[in-house]
Amino acid sequence: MAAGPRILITGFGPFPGAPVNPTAAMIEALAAGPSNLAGEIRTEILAVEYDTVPRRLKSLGAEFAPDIAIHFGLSARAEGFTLERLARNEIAADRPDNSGTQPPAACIVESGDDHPSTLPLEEIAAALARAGLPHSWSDDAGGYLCNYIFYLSRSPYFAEYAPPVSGFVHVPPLAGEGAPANSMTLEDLVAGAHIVVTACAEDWRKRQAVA
Ligand code: PCA
Repeated sequence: MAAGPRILITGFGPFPGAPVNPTAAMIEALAAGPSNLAGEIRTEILAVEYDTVPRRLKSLGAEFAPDIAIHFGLSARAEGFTLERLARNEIAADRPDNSGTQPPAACIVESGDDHPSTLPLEEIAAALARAGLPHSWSDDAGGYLCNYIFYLSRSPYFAEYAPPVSGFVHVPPLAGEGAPANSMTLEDLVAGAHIVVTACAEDWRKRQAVA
């Protein structure tokens, strides 16, 4: 059997309007949990900053060279695990990042195309459904840091960080007092993230076996 893939899993810290980012606790729990995740796992919680994200991705590319990168972030409007299909070549944020920087609306890469996710989204959706966890689909990850990391991850222009398989998944806010109807418990978020990672690793192994 082929050796397990190297899998990078990222989440984000807080940002203006979101003092608690559930992806941080979700990824910490995933990293601390039973190590039955297939493959070599590296987890990273990134600052929500336009400057930091590309720098960290470059070092992670050099140090870890992931076969698969799964990027998670919070969306207040997410209905379950929101499977982002398309990384769009745009920054169109309505708010500054966590360091106060707000770039003007612009392309990320001059004349660059949009790029589809290369995560096995259908397999992920099916596995979440089997576990009774909600998911939805999106072609717009927003004009903020989540779309930014997704685009950097997929764009061939950012060669220092070029995971062959990567994509983005938004999750809803954490359940608790006063939380919106779409919120999810940390337990379900961790269970779902585990399923996403496992589906990606299984798909990778299948492809290796055929290659
Ligand atoms: N969500 C924001 C950025 C960080 C995060 O978790 C977004 O949707 O762009």
